[in-house]
Amino acid sequence: MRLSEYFLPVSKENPREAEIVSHRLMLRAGMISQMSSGIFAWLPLGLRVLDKIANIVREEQNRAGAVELLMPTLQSADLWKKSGRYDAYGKEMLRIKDRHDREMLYGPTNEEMVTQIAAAGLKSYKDLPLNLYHIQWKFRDEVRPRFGVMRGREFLMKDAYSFDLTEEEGMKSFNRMFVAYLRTYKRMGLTAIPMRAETGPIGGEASYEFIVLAKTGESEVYCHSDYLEMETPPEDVDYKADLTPIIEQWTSKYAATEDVHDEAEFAKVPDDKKITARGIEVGQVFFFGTKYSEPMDAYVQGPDGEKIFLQSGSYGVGVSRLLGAIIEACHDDDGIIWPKEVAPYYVGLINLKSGDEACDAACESLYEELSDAGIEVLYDDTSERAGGKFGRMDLIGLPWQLVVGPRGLKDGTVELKNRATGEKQSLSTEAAITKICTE
Ligand code: 5CA
Repeated sequence: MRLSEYFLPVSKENPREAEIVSHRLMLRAGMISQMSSGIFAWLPLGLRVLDKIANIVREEQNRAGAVELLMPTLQSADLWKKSGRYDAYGKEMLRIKDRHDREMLYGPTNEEMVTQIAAAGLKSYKDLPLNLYHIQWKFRDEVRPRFGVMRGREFLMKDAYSFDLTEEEGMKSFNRMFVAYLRTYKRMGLTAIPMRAETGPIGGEASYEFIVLAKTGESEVYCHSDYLEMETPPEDVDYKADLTPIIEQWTSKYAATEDVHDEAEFAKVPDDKKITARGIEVGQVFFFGTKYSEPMDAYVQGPDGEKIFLQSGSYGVGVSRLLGAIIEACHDDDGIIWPKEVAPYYVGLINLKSGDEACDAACESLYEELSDAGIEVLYDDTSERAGGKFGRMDLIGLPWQLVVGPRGLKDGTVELKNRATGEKQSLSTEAAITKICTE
């Protein structure tokens, strides 16, 4: 992408409404724009990162055997009256009436809807297990939307729902999602620790929140420091195998959010291993058995033709919140430092003297070669001053900056800067391309 043809409204000013660094940097880097309280427009650069995050989530869901569908954002109140949650959900639910005065709502979550869909399509116990997920906008009329996309009112969530015949099979589905989550966050450069948590309005017996430690996190958390060094399950993890050893490894040490914190249990953790910190909840998994299937009459026929209510769990990832969480973990004074896997572009190509024949020609050919090699390049071909170009590239945080100027070109070199380490190297154009393509 050529910057001259793009839309990247960066700003040097620190927006006054932004209390935390990720919100500030997302606004300054032209990734989002607030449309009303807790509701954002995703500008082109922000949308690219959002899509990359959603795709990692999608790949790991698919790998774990979940199947993607897409449910609507608007739901009928009747569905929620069946489960008994329509009144219970309270003011967080945005309620709307259509022209026929029918009660509708903007979905804050989809347990009821997906249970109805599954029940309508599932006939026999032989059709199980099934796990359906979608990546869709949700609306929760939060009392205090804040921290930008971190606690929005409209936000993007991946929510998966498992359906099984028995509780034992249900726990296997739960374990598959648990393992997929460990892998998902790791791929984004994050260490997310599964912590025991309250079930809240979703309900059920078992629940873990996946928490990224960060000073600006909304909740207080307590955990064993061994979690920071634990090995993430590998890409070829066998989801058909027994996953309990992995789950045990990841749940046996103390880790809890403030709501369920047990001071006496925590006291047993050796002092030098105790972590008391703040955390960002980037996902939550629940197992709730037949909580929704019974009131919604969602069942399959068992081996003897009997009616068996579906055993279910639900599994959420805060896709849009993850942008904030990643930036909280990956930035410096100059701006964002994107982990490679979610960077909006991989290389920022800076032409220090746009309009200069040699610089333009060198940039054009680098742009073409890198693009042909499948590398995503944002080419700053504008006529702004060098200082402005450097500042903007640092702010938006692409992993590599490739700087082309008249002086270097005379010696046949360009400068390659690693955004994370700050390391700069003068290289021939060929060597720079090789380095970008191989690291
Ligand atoms: N149906 C279940 C799981 S599918 C559910 O709704 N779970 S949840 O309430 O825990 O939400 C899932 C994830 O969405 C949370 O872990 C969090 O990362 C994200 N999330 C929740 N509320 C917000 C919000 N207001 N703004 C941004 N992200 C949010």
